Amino acid sequence: MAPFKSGFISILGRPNAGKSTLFNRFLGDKVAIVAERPQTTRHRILGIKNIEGGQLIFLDTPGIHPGRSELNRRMVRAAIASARDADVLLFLIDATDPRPEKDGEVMESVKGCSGVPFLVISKIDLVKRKGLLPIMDEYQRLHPFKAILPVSAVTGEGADVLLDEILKVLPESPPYYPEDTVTDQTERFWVSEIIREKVIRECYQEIPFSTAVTIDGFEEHPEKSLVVIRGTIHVERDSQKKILIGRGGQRLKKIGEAARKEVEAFLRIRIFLALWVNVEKNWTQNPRALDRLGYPLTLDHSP
Ligand SMILES: Nc1nc2c(ncn2[C@@H]2O[C@H](COP(=O)(O)OP(=O)(O)OP(=O)(O)O)[C@@H](O)[C@H]2O)c(=O)[nH]1
Ligand SMILES: [Mg+2]
Repeated sequence: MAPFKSGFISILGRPNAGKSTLFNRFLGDKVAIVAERPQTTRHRILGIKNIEGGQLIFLDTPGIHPGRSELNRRMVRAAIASARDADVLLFLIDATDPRPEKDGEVMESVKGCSGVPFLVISKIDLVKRKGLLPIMDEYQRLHPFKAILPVSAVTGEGADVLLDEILKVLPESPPYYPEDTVTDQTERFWVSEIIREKVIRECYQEIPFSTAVTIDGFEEHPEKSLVVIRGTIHVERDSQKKILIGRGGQRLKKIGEAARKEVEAFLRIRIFLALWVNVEKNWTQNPRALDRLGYPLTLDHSP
């Protein structure tokens, strides 16, 4: 029998490359939030896939980008930290938007990490097959990749081949986590992320990077098959609060309903979700506010 293999696989790349979508595809569940916008993921999120003969521990990470705010810097630091002890580094690039120079900076930022590097060309369902060859050619020169593999996280094309390639290079090791563990995120944190995802999807145009969500109450009432969740959406300015609430509270209601439905479907329990909006001036710049709102210096653990 082949020896058991287990190890950590860090998924790295620029914002919006498709990291979280691929991560979810591997795990077969929506563990990480996804949006059509850059800088959606802010923490390092761990997800575990058990297969015959191995345990693959994936790390979804924030996109690596030149950070302007303290929040940006903490996000990038978390991504880089996730690569430090990883056995495999998956560098994701977007087939619809190849930028060798910027992607090269991502690779440069984790130089010295010893994980086996793969180049993963994502979103191949959106491009013509023959368009991939010049991309492969160009990137080959950037870094000594073990292999270059095209995938679509949406259709699943290429995902199994990629898994096989990863398993081949993982070290022999007993599993790190019990077989029934899927993620290291708490339910509370996951719910806060789902709410944040709905805010991004609803208000990105007006409030691109300025919202945080905290969960202030999470009360389970098993006798009523009900969980009562109280959350606060934090924004940086009064004007953003107005936008988020919307005329007659319509927008906040829509966000709350979308989040509630998704959490109910996932946890298979009735949810009562109450949301408030709080103005926390310039929280993305302020280290103390960041600590308080769920973005401590080391975001390399999802809380
Ligand atoms: N068509 C298609 N769209 C994809 C694919 N992978 C991701 N997307 C879309 O690309 C957008 C960004 O996906 P994410 O998974 O959030 O990207 P990310 O790299 O995690 O982004 P950040 O967390 O912001 O760094 C979303 O709208 C996804 O639906 C794919 O394989 N095919
Ligand atoms: Mg992401």
